[in-house]
Amino acid sequence: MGIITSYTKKSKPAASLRIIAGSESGEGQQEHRTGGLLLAEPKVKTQRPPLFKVVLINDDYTPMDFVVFILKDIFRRTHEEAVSIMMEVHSKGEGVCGVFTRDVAETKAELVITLARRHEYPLQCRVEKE
Ligand code: TYC
Repeated sequence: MGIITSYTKKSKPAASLRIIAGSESGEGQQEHRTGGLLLAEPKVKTQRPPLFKVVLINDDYTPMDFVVFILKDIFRRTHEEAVSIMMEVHSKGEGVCGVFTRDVAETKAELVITLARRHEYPLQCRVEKE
């Protein structure tokens, strides 16, 4: 197992190609022949970060308009998306506001609770691993 050095997109190499001597590049390396130079991608393991859902929970007291505001303001949803998510939560009991890396999901969930309590609404949400 290699060491994970950073999170990068799978489709892109983590760093530029490096030149290797000869044709034996070792396992895990991809070779590219370019004008006589044999290039190999660096032997760096990359991994996507784990993702977390912010799940909004229904209650009988938080106004619909406030939930729509939260979805637009904190989760950057369009008005139509916000109304649709709010209605899903209202009818099914809960619904996903968005999917983020852990820190972003936790910060957004905290913001939801802080704003709701400031308005004295009982709105609840939770963060759940995808
Ligand atoms: N059920 C609430 C009402 O009828 C609206 C609501 C929607 C509350 C979603 C919370 O997460 C929620 N006013």
